[in-house]
Amino acid sequence: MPKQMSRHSTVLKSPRRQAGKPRPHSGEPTHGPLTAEELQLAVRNHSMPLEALRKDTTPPGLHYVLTHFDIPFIDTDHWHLQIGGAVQRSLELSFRALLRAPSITIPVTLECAGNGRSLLRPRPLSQPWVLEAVGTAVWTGVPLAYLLTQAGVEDDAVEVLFSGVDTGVQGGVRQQFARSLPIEEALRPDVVLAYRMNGAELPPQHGYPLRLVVPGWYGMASVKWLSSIKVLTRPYDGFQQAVAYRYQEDADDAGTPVTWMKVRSLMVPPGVPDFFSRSRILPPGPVLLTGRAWSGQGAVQRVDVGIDGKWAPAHLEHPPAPFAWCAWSMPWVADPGEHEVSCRATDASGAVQPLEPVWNYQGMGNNVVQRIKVTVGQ
Ligand SMILES: Nc1nc2c(c(=O)[nH]1)N[C@H]1C(S)=C(S)[C@@H](COP(=O)(O)O)O[C@H]1N2
Ligand SMILES: [Mo]
Repeated sequence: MPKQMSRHSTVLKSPRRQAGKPRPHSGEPTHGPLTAEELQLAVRNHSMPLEALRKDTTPPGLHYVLTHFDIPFIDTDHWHLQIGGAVQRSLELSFRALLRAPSITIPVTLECAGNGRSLLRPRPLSQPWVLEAVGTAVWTGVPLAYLLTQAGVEDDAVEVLFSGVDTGVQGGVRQQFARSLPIEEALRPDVVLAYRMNGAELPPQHGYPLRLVVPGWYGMASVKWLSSIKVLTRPYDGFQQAVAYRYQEDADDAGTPVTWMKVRSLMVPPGVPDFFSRSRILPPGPVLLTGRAWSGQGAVQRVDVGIDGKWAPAHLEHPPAPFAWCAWSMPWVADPGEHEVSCRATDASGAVQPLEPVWNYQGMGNNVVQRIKVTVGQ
């Protein structure tokens, strides 16, 4: 069982806290009802309706969205991408110059690291995702490695820093959204500076005119509204790297960085929903349960489907690309009554989704199995 935060677990005793260490978000995790601040975040940042799991590629309006500050509206006539830092030649590229560079097109499943957060007890206060902060888009753009090679990365480079134009305050710290990647990740051939999503112009909420897409990593790595890329000779210690996006026991734990997506599967809820509870209603008889599964830590090897706690392996299809989700299906003959249907994926690293949530202070990487209540009747 994870360490529980008592209501009195004020961290003021901690020397690090007294030193004014910035916090990832405001307030201690709570057992209370959803707050007005969480609702405000939830209506700005939407998840993917689970029925969209039917599609290989998520239409842009259904793909989840997570934006920390405000969506900037960028005029490409006045926008440039700067590439500098520990490189032999700094570059400044216009949008038109980027369109002339070599391009790749790649399907990638993105998932927010906070997906599953609202299911944790106590509940970390931040964007209160349930289970569907995910989507798979086909991204087109310039391979990052191509531009880094053009710039000429110096031998002592350790990381590459990506900054968006969006700014705001988080944890009391005024900042531009910025994240770094280790140099070996930045030089992977499939990391892309994307200017198209599903064959169309990038929508404003997904990073127009240019965003990074890092296949396999949780979404925070894929910086939107990119304006600068800087090769670093020391690890980046900005807010979104050193304070936010860490697996922490408590506020004073330095924690470990959030990186690759954990294995997860989701199911298209069968039947029809009850409007208010979203529980499912299904006629008796055969039904094909379907869904998708993905992992950033090794290909999905199996998906098991649980009917009232009894597990059996589902049929698994090949993913369209290494870091795009794969489809699974399982026939079920539903008998009248109340049921719970579930799915659970295992990846090539041997990792399997936990049956109960694993708690951490920021509510990161909760890949607990999905459970759906179904009423089977006429
Ligand atoms: N510039 C910028 N990039 C960003 C963010 C942001 O707030 N600003 N949010 C990050 C997070 S936490 C996630 S999960 C993904 C979400 O990408 P999407 O909104 O296109 O689904 O973008 C990442 N890139
Ligand atoms: Mo995220």
